[in-house]
Amino acid sequence: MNTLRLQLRFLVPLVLTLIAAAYLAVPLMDRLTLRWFSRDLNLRGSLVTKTLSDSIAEGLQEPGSSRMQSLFNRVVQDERLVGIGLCSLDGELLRRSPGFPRSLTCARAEVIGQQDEPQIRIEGGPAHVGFYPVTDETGPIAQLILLQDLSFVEHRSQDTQKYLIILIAGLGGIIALITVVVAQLSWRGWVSGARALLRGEGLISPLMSSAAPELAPFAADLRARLRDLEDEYRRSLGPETEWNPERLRALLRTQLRGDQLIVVANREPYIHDKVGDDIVVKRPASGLVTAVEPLLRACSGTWIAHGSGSADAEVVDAHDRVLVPPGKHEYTLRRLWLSEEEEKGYYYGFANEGLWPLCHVAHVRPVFRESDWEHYRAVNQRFADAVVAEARSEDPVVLVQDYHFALLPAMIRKKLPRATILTFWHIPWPNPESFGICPWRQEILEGMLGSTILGFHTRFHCKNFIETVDRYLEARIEHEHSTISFHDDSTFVESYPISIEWPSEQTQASWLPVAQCRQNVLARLGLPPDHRIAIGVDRFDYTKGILERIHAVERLLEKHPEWIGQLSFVQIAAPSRGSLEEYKSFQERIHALTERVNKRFGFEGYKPVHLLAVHHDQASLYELYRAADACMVTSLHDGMNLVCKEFVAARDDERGVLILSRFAGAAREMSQALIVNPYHVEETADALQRALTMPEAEQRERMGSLRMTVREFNVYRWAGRMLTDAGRWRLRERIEARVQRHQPG
Ligand code: GDG
Repeated sequence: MNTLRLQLRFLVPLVLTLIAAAYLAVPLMDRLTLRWFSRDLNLRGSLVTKTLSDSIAEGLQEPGSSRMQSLFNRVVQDERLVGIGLCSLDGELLRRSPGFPRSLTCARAEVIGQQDEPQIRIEGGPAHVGFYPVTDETGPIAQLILLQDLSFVEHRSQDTQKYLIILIAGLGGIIALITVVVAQLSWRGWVSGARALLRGEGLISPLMSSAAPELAPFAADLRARLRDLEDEYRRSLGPETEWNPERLRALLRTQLRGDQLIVVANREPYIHDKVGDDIVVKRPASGLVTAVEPLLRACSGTWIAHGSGSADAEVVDAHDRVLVPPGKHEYTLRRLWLSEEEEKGYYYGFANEGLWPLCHVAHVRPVFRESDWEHYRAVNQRFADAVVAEARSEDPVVLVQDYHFALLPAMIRKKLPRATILTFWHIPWPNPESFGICPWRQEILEGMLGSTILGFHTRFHCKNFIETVDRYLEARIEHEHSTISFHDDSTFVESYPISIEWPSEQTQASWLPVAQCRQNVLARLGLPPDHRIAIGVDRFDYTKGILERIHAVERLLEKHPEWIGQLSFVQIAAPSRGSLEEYKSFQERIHALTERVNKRFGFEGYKPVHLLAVHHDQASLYELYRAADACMVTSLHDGMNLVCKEFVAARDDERGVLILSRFAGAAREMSQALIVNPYHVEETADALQRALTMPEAEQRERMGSLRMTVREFNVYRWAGRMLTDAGRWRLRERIEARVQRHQPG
């Protein structure tokens, strides 16, 4: 239909143009034929005059005779000759035949006879006017006017016009037919061509056909090249369908139909603390908070957490709720109060002295106490009750965060069987042997299998978990679909690498220029303007490889003494779990090591290591990231690690080098960093040397590529992928429920 319309649009003007051309051409042709015929008629007229000359000469001799008149009468019987007039040499009309117009004088006939188109209109139609001298042996004796019929020219012109129009109509028809056929053929060609392209065949497919097998390698090459080009093009455009808050919101509106979102995490995103008479709001140093907070801001919902701030209770309403972020009120924070005992047993005890070292395998012995376990179970139950209390429907989407809540999924499932429970384990999962030392391994696994979806950062952690279940539970495992069926429920185990929120343009615009950040940081540390800095930013935790990092700095200064006085290593170590013995002694060791290295290589006005063991606000962290020549992330074991991603996001100047532990989940995505084994001090020191001497172009290339990765694989993608899987799961459940309702019996 479309093609027909297209063709008509083309044909109608074409035909109209042809007809107009015909109408313009016909008068032109008439004039042309008239000229040709005038020449013939003139010749004929001269001939007739010559033939009549003698008779006319004789007639003139006898003026009273009627011979001349009868001669004229006879001559005009010729069907072409319609009138004859005889003029004297001085222009008097002497004789005229019947049909010769009275109005035509000799003088006028002479004038007309000399024109290009010598014609007049008489009674029977147009007539050609010829003016010829009549001569005898003495010379001209009179003038003869011959009027010859021209109506045949008109008849012929009409005929010509008719035939021309028929011809043009025929031509138009033929052109139209050809156009239609060609258009149809080429349209079909386009359509099938486009279909072939969509199928991925396109222009290359003929080369791949069996008709030309010898061209197959060439076609494969061509295809690979095209893929490269497409890839390059995509890269140049940036991430194709970038995950952002809007896309996440759209996903919640469509696939999750605006269902309620509840996050459960031990750590709250905003802590209200009392400082003197004032209440100040603090953001905790936590990778989990960094990742999950943007998700809730994008989707509203409720975050249930332990209210740990000294002024937390003062700002909540009667239901222990407060709207956050302060001043923006984008979602609800529901606080739960824990007694000192509960916190000690559940949080410090079982979670951080038991599960944390158990899962990190960082050569710190896990401690499992019966009383801690009891508290852990009780607190998990309290959080489960809070989820039920906050749920506005029987099937909310609940996001359970981390190792503090291994028992929570099954507890929620018991009260809200139709809830979709997404559990994300932010830390690594060890191999079955290591996990096997936990006395409550079975209860923990059963608790986690209450989840609909269970997420880890990497495939490797998923594999470890599935193997652990296989070892310690009677569960059915479908490796192909990565699902575990236990009792009547099944759990989908998948990897969802976590990330950060890519800084918005507004945020980036608020950053000071890199040179300014450098100047500020150096000035604050009392260092000269050309001083080089490497940095580390962590919670003060033994898994982060802070000790190994300082050893590497020490080794660098031994191997390359030219750096002494030129380079300082700045370590931010945000206070964390400081009440635990293991942490206390670890932090003391770091302080002691720092002191020793500073004593060994430092001098008046120069410290090789700056240990800043205090909480920093986010703005000063980003200032430090932007000021650094190198960032060291040397975790001994880390689920993901977000510091390396923040460092990359902060470097819009595409400078600075990232040194990254191969034992951090992030190393799987960020291969353009300098990857190190942090246990190998020599290797880490060499990487630091390489980072500090890396040419600008290489820094730019590595940083550019890292930035592209982090920007695309952002935290919205992490949440989006999980929620998409949840949406699919819910749809399947609903369909199954409907089918069951309609089954007989
Ligand atoms: C777990 C997993 C996983 C640090 N000092 C300060 C501060 N920070 C912020 C950083 C960063 C976060 O804390 C630390 O991120 P990590 O990824 O290293 O996290 P963990 O706390 O160990 O978290 C980890 C993470 O969960 C997410 O799944 O990546 O593998 O162990 O954002 O910037 N923030 C503030 N002041 C500080 O002094 N405000």
